[in-house]
Amino acid sequence: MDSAFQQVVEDIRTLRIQGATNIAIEGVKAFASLATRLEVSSLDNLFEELEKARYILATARATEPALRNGLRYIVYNLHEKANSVQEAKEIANSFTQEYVNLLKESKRKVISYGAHRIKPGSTIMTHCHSSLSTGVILEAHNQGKDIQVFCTETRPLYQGRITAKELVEAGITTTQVVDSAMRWVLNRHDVDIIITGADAITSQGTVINKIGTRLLALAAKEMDIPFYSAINLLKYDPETSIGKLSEIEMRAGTEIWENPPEGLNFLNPAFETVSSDLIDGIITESGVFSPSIVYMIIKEKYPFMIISEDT
Ligand code: RUB
Repeated sequence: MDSAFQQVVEDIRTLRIQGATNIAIEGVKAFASLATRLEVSSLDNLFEELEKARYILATARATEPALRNGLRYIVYNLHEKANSVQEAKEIANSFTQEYVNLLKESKRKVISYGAHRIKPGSTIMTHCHSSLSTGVILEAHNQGKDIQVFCTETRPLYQGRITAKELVEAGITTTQVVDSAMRWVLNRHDVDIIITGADAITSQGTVINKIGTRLLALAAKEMDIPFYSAINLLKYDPETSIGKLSEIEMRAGTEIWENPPEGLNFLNPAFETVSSDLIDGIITESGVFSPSIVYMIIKEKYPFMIISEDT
């Protein structure tokens, strides 16, 4: 694979490209642009090389089905419609653009539906950085709803600072806390609603998001505060419907402590699951509904994501 492609993979691995939607957009674009540069002898040869590239991208971060679904969408359509290398190279970009448009359009709807859910004067809590949940909050602010936000710093890589910066720059009253203060905030600061993003959703309606999200959902349950997940359905993990478990990405201990004492062990899971009973609603491009019916909605809206053992 050439250096331009490898650079995008590295940027995804190191979180220079961060958040499921951005990862999916930049990943599929890098894939299509590589396709146009590959020097191959036949269509079969092109598909072999693309399979290698697909694997490299799909494993750059383990818990990112929106990227994997995009790669599936492009490869499936190339197999169906391309009759020559030249043709495949010509149409790769248009299928990529189609998928990027799906992502962008679904994000627009999530933001619009999510903003309806926020009442004027609300105090909102969020975790990590999600372009969908900050999008919802910014839209509510633009509608003049006089909101304030608490956000976590999100150790070890501080993505909460990206959230805080975006919100403060928009003029929203924003307070940052360390991750371990999340329950404290819910208990003491009259939080009305929690909105986080998500990286994946399973066939059973379990949402996967940044480590700490389940703790926030549990604290929300304890205090009866509604917990919403802003997620587009392109983040559905199709393999969960045939019994496989979504993989949770484990990252290097050096992200936690760069120069640790010798012999110290680390555990650095990037994400965790939030089961559907802890979620009041998922805010999606198809509307706001219970996570437990996600499979039915996806089956109708995105049939290309439905797989069986034979596909
Ligand atoms: C980011 C994260 C975000 C989701 C959703 O984790 O957990 O909530 O990716 O993002 P990381 P979006 O920083 O490890 O990528 O709403 O932008 O798709």
